[in-house]
Amino acid sequence: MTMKDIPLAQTIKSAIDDALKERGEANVLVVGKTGVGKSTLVNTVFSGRMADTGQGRPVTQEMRKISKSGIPVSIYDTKGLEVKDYRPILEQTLRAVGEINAGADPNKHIHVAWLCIGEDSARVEEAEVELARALHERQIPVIVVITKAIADNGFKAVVEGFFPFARNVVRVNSEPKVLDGGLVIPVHGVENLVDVTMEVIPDGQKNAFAAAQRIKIQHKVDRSRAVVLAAAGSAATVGAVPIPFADAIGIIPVQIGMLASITAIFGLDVSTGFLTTLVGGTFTSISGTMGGRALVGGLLKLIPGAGSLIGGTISATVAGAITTAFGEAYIAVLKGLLSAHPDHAPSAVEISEAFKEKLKSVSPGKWIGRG
Ligand SMILES: Nc1nc2c(ncn2[C@@H]2O[C@H](COP(=O)(O)OP(=O)(O)OP(=O)(O)O)[C@@H](O)[C@H]2O)c(=O)[nH]1
Ligand SMILES: [Mg+2]
Repeated sequence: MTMKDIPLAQTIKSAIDDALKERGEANVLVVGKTGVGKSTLVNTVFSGRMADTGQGRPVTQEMRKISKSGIPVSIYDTKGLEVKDYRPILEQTLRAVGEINAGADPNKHIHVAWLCIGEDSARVEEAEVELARALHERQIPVIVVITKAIADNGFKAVVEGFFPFARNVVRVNSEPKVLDGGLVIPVHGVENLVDVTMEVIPDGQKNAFAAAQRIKIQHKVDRSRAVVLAAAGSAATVGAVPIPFADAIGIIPVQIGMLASITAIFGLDVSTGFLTTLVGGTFTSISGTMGGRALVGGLLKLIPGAGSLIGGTISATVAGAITTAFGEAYIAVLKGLLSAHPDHAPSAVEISEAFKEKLKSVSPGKWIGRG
């Protein structure tokens, strides 16, 4: 592995493929009477105002699938249960759900159902209870969402009585409501809904859901920390047999893979262009292939004090520690940019500038000299 060039384009491409595969997909069934606030809820919770995306793909007469490129959550938007003769629609809906979840690819399954009931109407329909119970029996976790939550008046307790099998009942207000007299009821409850959903969806879908939701950055941070931990482990195996640091080019694909995965979990564009710009802008200027030594040197020079390691020997501890420092700094940068501007996706150039700046403040004392 000494002195070889890293085929950077190929490393980046496989990092992206792996990151997207690991992130997976999640699918949320959103059911409720027309006008109850399904589209408003979806637009509030997920990036990209998904519910505005045209008509979606029809699945049944009353169900459509809404997807948006780059967003790893799809919505099955279903209505029609309010009609008096709801039975055919109920059966059609359940048949479609059954077929979807019989498929071989778990990423295509429906992973959770949000059953929306309006607090303003304060009515629970027989069809809603029947559908929710049937979904629960098919192992799909059901969360009952009380929408337009302005004044409870005991309704939540009533709903809990109707849906004892629901994983949770959550009151939400998805858009600010101005009451007579000017008092404003702000958006509330959506954070709770996101937390509860993160708990009940399968593990394989949590990164996708964390990526697509725009309500709670902390979920993206938490899921990314797990990626850093795994990458630090891989980097440690690179350093398991002491070799000159400059020859330890195996740690470079680990870093690039980690950046790609974290980018994906933050719900940002993980295209080749993005990652090439990020890696190029961060490590140094790059064209095509790059000398392994130059890349490793570039990486070490980013972290104050680490440059002195170039002439030394890598150890597992140091390889792991560098990776952790690098990953944590990247998470902090994305968290900072997203917190400052929740609905502005930062460009690769913005990110790499902020990343380089952040790395200057990484404390070398934390990890140098412990190898
Ligand atoms: N105050 C308040 N208004 C809401 C809320 N959710 C929806 N609305 C309003 O209710 C109306 C209907 O909302 P939609 O999100 O279009 O309802 P929907 O369930 O998607 O309706 P269909 O697509 O027809 O089935 C809109 O005028 C929204 O602005 C909410 O949580 N609070
Ligand atoms: Mg709608």
